[in-house]
Amino acid sequence: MTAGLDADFAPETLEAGRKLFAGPCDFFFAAAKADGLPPIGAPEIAFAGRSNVGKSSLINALTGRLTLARTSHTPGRTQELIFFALGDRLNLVDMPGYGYAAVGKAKSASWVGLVRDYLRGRPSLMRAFVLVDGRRGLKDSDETTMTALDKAAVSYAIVLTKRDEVKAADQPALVAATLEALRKRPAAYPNVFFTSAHTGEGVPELRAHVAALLAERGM
Ligand SMILES: Nc1nc2c(ncn2[C@@H]2O[C@H](COP(=O)(O)OP(=O)(O)OP(=O)(O)O)[C@@H](O)[C@H]2O)c(=O)[nH]1
Ligand SMILES: [Mg+2]
Repeated sequence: MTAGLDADFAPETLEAGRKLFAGPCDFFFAAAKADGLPPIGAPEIAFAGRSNVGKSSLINALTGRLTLARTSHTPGRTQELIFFALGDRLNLVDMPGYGYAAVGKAKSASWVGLVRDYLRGRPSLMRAFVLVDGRRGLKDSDETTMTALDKAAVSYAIVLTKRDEVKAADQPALVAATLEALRKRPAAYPNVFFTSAHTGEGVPELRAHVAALLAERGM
């Protein structure tokens, strides 16, 4: 097992995670502007990260629904904040990606504004997940996002994605380098997750982590 990966969950917690994400999950809101969000309701988890890292794919893997969130080979697929409700227990928020020049500067800037405003100002946001392509590691734009989250005191965790594309022998160094970058960040969760939306690796652990967060809040 790779040190620093959050892999050590009790069977009950893994089961709670499985159950949490096995229930019905439905799209309920799309927001193009930070002043047009749905009313505060269930706790939320949000998925941020560069374009094409696999945010929408991870939501599909977590919920076991292959076509819930729209995915694409072309960066810039998700263009609004997309809200999904997991029963009445949890909302999942899919976000537009950042960091791809091809999207166009004006559009990209407005998405960054939308994501930033949401992340900074949403009282029901329980945890942000910052997704990082496991083939590439942390980029400057991820550091910018983490700095904004640290400043706003929004707790976040890093999820390395596309684990199926990263050789097993290269994984420990990637995890270690990512942990090192998190060490001095006050709002960062001190372990990382490493998932594949294609093989499902790391997905039960991430579900368990979210179930544990809800349980901590008595929800
Ligand atoms: N090999 C591999 N490819 C993946 C994985 N997750 C996503 N992808 C691929 O990466 C591409 C982008 O996936 P999306 O889920 O649309 O990425 P996104 O982060 O939502 O992208 P934007 O909405 O454009 O910001 C697609 O071609 C996916 O099939 C994974 O775990 N492994
Ligand atoms: Mg997307």
